[in-house]
Amino acid sequence: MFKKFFKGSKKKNMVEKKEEVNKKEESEKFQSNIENKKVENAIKEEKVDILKDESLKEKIEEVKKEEVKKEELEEKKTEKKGFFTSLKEKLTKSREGLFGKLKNFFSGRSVIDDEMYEDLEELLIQSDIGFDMTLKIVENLEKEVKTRGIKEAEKVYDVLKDVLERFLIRENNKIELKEDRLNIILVVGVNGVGKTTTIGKMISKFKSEGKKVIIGAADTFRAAAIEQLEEWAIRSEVDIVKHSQGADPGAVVFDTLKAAKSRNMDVAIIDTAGRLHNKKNLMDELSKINKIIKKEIGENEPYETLLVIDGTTGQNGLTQARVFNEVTKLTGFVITKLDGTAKGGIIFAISEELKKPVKFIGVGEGIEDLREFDADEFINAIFE
Ligand SMILES: Nc1nc2c(ncn2[C@@H]2O[C@H](COP(=O)(O)OP(=O)(O)OP(=O)(O)O)[C@@H](O)[C@H]2O)c(=O)[nH]1
Ligand SMILES: [Mg+2]
Repeated sequence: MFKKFFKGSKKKNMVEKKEEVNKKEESEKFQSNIENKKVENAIKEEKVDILKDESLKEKIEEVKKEEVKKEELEEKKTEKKGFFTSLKEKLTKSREGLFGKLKNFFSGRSVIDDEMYEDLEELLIQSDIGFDMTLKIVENLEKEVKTRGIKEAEKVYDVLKDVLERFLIRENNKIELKEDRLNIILVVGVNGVGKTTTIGKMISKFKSEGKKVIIGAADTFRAAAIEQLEEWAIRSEVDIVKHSQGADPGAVVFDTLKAAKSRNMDVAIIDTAGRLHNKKNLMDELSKINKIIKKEIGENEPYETLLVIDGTTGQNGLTQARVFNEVTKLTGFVITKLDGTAKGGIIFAISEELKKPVKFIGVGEGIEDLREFDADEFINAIFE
């Protein structure tokens, strides 16, 4: 009983003490808040007398740091938002072109019937989707509309979005650079599709990720091609291996890989001359380049061979992809100039037919206009 009483009074004391401490803390907090506010206002209004107050020095520094943090956070948020909006903006032509047409096509219809599907086929073929791909799309769409029991034509647009999305390859879209070895990227394609520009954008990206990058100017066909690549190298401050115009591209590749190894590089990217896929000797040269790489790194060692395709060329891009894929084992595609096309359907046709991933898309001429390909982001950017 005593114990209990004693315990009870001890408890009471403790409660009182705690309340006292709480009150003190609250008052201090209140005081500190007032001081903080004073300092914040003083910084905003640049009140020299308060800012010079020695006793508030620490507080002033603290508030300033907090403000910088807040600003940085805001900047990051807007940067992120800006990046995404800009993909949408960059693809405005496609969104308003083919995909805008599709939206109007469905919203202007009252019934879902055979005629609608036939007219849709015509529209897709006109838009460079290609005959085979068009048939596949429409067939899948019809099935899906039936399965979902859709009755209004307007709603078919969303089904089409889902159908198209399924044609995109979602595996290995990203170039995963291995930490413990040299990563080689060979860039090929027909004339003027954007190979060199894509390399320029790529090196800037890898460099900003802290990678050691070297490039090989294996397009020895024109002196201007070497200079063009060199400009990108200077811009991103990366090493370049070059020979003179007319030199053997195979020798450039060989020297690039040797230099990459001895300088302990993370990535070696090789630019090649634009070649028409129907020119046998140029295609043979490409086989030779592949042999040299394999000899250097080992027959079964992986490396990237990216085919750059101009997104504005339509069906011809698909033919290029087929032929290059026979000559050299492609690991993926880069589709460029998507900012300049109202069609933009080539991505679906290439993904579906070659079953290989699109690794990057080019959406402008600037150094920042290369985007890692993200199927969802792409679909959302072209569909309203
Ligand atoms: N709008 C736009 N232009 C691009 C894009 N990528 C490349 N270009 C432009 O396309 C033109 C050709 O680019 P290059 O990089 O020289 O093409 P290439 O494949 O190296 O050409 P060759 O070496 O001659 O075969 C240049 O004017 C580039 O600025 C892109 O994504 N969008
Ligand atoms: Mg070039």
